[in-house]
Amino acid sequence: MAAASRTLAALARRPQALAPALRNARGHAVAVDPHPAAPVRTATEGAVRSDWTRDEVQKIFDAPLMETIYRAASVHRLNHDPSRIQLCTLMNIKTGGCTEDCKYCSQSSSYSTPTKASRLVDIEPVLKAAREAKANGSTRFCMGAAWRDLAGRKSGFEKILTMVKEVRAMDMEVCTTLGMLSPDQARRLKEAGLSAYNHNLDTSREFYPEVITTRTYDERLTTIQAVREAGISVCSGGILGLGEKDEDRVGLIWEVSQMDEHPESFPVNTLVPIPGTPLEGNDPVSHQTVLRTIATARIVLPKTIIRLAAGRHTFNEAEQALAFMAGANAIFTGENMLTTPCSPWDEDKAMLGRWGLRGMRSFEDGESTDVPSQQPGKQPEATA
Ligand code: SAM
Ligand code: DTB
Ligand code: SF4
Repeated sequence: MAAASRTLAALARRPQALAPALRNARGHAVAVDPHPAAPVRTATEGAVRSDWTRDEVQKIFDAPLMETIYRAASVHRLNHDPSRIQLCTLMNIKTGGCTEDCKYCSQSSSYSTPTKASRLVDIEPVLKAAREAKANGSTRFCMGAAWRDLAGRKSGFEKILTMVKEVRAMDMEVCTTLGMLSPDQARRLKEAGLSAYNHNLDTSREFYPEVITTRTYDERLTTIQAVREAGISVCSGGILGLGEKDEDRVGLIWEVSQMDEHPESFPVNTLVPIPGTPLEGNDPVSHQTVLRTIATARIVLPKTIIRLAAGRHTFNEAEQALAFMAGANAIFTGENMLTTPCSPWDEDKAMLGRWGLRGMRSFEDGESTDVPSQQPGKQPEATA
């Protein structure tokens, strides 16, 4: 028996020894996929279901990554035009001083971070920013305020209602994220023309208390319910890199899958470590984990817009393209996120052009809007 065959025969008698000995064609040791389960397809592939079991979602998450991405890309094509990406621009309208203790956040007053608190901005700068976003191809404008809720903010809320009305009049989708809402506040935002409200569950129910102690998971769900009942689209997703396990990533996706109506939008944020916060030293989450999360969300939430959110500026172009292949179909683009960097419009336009991707029109998943300065057939070379 040749030496190589003898080695293989010996390994076959000791299968546990096989994995560490795996080598690629150049003789380098290769990582073994810790998610070896076979993919499981369902007869209702691509249809919206609210009866997913957590085990089913876990099996999708645990399947070999390329299989999950292929499956997600197929589901994506059953429900969306895969060449369209929604472009959304964010503006922080009230920075810092927040009484919540979210361990990842630069705006929590519980931690000493580089972010300085400021008052609610005036209406005109917001409208200027929205016009600029629209001119750059964004079809959704999202305003964020670092508040637990709107209690005692009567005049601030009136100002925000005007902002919503005016941005909506620009024919853009308008989104806000202002903390907890009562049913009446949600109704007034709807009357002003609000399209969507962002209120993330962030992680699984079990892991949530490790990250935030000043409010409960059920309080999050109550606001989401108020938003839905007011007829506003729900934007609710999560954040990776908090120290959570795969089970928590699955738990988050499973939780939103149980809703009678799935969220219209599911942001996937990756932790941007903020000096001074308890999570400042966390290890970055792997790109494969980001892809697994996006692909699983795409399969389980087939009609939802999956938004590649915070931390995107740390991904190179090929990593972002794989995320689009796995089913992500929205990005935040522009000068800033809330307190962290964003990929600028020009870079994003060039990147999307190189991959044959185009922006969506407002309110129309599947209709395109030509991204300004994009030249089909004559794209700049990738730099990343
Ligand atoms: N204050 C509002 C609230 O909590 O609903 C909205 C703003 S908050 C900044 C929106 C989301 O941004 C959070 O739920 C979290 O998922 C994400 N986020 C906040 N800080 C982040 C960070 N440092 N890195 C990545 N994502 C972050
Ligand atoms: C969401 O899930 N991500 C956006 C948006 N919704 C409001 C906010 C990300 C913020 C990232 C941290 C920062 O810039 O402070
Ligand atoms: Fe406040 Fe939102 Fe930051 Fe939490 S994530 S501290 S609620 S601004």
